[in-house]
Amino acid sequence: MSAASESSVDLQWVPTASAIALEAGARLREFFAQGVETEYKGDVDLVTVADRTAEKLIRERLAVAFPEHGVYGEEGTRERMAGEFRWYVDPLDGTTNFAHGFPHFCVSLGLEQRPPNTVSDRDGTLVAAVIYDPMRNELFTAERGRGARLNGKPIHVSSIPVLAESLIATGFPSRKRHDSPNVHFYQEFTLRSHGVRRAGSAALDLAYVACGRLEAFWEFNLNPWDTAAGILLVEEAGGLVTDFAGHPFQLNSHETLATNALIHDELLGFFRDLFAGRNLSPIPTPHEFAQRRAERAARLLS
Ligand code: 2AM
Ligand code: CA
Repeated sequence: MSAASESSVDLQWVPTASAIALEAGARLREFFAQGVETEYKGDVDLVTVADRTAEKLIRERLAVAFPEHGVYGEEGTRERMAGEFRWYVDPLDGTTNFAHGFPHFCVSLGLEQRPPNTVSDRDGTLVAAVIYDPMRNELFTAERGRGARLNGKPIHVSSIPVLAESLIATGFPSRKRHDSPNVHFYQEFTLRSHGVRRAGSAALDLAYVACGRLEAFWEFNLNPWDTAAGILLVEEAGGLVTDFAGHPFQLNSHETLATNALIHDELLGFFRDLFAGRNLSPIPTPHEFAQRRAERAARLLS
């Protein structure tokens, strides 16, 4: 089934949001096809034009389809924030990939329902999710209580029960990387899992947990537009999302741990250990490695 033939006509928000994401994704694909040579030539770089154009398109389409709904976008849109419904919009998640011609990025639309008495810094309920990868024509969708789908077919998290057999993913911010401890977690999880990927789009990483391509994803300091849609996809696909201490995930909690549910406790245990400085796996420093290498070379010569 193609992405465009999303069959969930009985769903409330997904069909319209899917059409919007497909249109925005098609625009991103056109910008991407123009190539990276043009990227830094003008006053405004291609990436900025692409993500601003996509956000404007999404903002305009949402305003027509759901005139009461708020929109909270990565490129600065803040409209109707007092409304009961709010779309978190990432028009181009995976910006660094896009800028380098690396074909892995997406459009992410997540809908939150915030009943009138919701305290401003508390989450409402995520009720709809659409993530569209325009390079693979993959459309991930979910509505609360209705399951998650990929191109219209139901998806489920994987059934792998242990970290040692798991393929997991993480990401690093494009700025302020020196403030993040994540490279230590990256090291430990690389040693303890089947592999760690850092593909550069948090929204797609979450979608991949939802459809069982990855057993888990964690990242520090994501924003609500990166996570809103992916969180609902993972939950509706049978997975679990918390912060690194196992508390319920909040859009502003700055800690995202999403798993197939089966390896969640094991990962939480590792987070506890790593934050406490326990059980680090020893590996040689580059200097120690160089010394051993020099010793080996000297032995061969003697
Ligand atoms: P972006 O591509 O829309 O910028 C990388 O693993 C993920 O982190 C991407 O989803 C990316 O979104 C996001 N990201 C990049 N830079 C970031 C930053 N400085 N702070 C928070 N998230 C960031
Ligand atoms: Ca993003």
